Amino acid sequence: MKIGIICYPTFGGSGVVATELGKELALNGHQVHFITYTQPIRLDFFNENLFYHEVDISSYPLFQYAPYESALAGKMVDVVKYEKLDLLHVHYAIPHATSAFLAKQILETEGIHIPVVTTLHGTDITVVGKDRTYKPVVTFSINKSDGVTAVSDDLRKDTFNTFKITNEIEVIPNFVDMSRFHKQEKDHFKKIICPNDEKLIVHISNFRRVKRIGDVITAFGKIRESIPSKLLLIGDGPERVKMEKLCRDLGLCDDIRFIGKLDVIEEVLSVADLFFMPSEKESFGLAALEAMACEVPVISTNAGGLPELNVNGVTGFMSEIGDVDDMVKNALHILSDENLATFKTNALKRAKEFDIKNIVPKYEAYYRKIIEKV
Ligand code: GMT
Repeated sequence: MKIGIICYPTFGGSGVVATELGKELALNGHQVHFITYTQPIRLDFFNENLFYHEVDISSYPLFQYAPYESALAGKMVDVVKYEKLDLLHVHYAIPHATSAFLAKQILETEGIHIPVVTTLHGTDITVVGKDRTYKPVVTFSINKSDGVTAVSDDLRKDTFNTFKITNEIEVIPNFVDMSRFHKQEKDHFKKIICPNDEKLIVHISNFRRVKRIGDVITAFGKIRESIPSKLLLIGDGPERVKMEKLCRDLGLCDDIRFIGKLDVIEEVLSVADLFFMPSEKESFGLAALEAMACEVPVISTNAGGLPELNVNGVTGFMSEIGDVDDMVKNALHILSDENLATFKTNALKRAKEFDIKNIVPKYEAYYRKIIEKV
């Protein structure tokens, strides 16, 4: 198949999933055309089946805000026509599904039929989509897609509960590339971060409020009272400065490091003992899956789709949102010498169920179904 993939190309789960999907499809022999405003961050290898088309957003003095949706639709029209694509797969409803609908309509006037598949990732439904300005646009764009997928059953249900949806929604979960995300020998790295053999706790996110990083820091302060440990906070975003202040206020700076955005997260995860994801909303929790693939158990909330990934008492534990004391109790249980190895083994076993090799064929089958239908 010849597939166009549209996504947010910078850091963020939806862009990561879209890029990894495109890479795997290319390895499986499909021709994949990324249509984005900059090179996707994980589009880091060369394959004869991979193409990248940049959306140029021309500026004009009249535009206070450049019309990205129109530029994207125009680029989609161009690529579909000249590369003879079979299908457009847009990731994140806003504005990608909307631009795809416009592109589809324009192409129809030239007798070209292009099926559009929209994948809902989370905040496009649970945060942005619920904003009353965007809600009618999100509803319309989902209903006008030829196929719709959601990354968890919870997100699917939330979409039906929030919008007047007339379309079917298929659940295809996030996945992990086990050839990249697996435990590697990085003992020298562990020695640098944890010179006295402390336990290593890791959190990775885009540092937005919904991630509740304050809970990670507060819980860490209490865990550290019982077990010598260090905390690595990876990523960057609007909450970072506030979180640095919280570390200072709690006197934890000696044991917490903010290391900003990092590409080789699998190297850090290889030496981690516990991953924290205390999110208020989380449609799937890709970062937790990547941690599990590196044999790292997870302390999470039971928000959104997290119960579909983290098996309570087996691969880690789940707590109510904001229940820091419960998280601390569970973390101490996992980190104890008698339990840690079992939780690590279980985390890896569970992650294997989401191996990219098992999940990408679901997308391929779904594309075929939609192409035949349209
Ligand atoms: O986690 C984020 O805030 C980034 C966001 C995105 O859209 O880039 O991630 C969402 O999509 C990921 C991939 O499908 C999911 O694994 C994340 O759980 C989801 N984030 C939220 O629902 C908050």
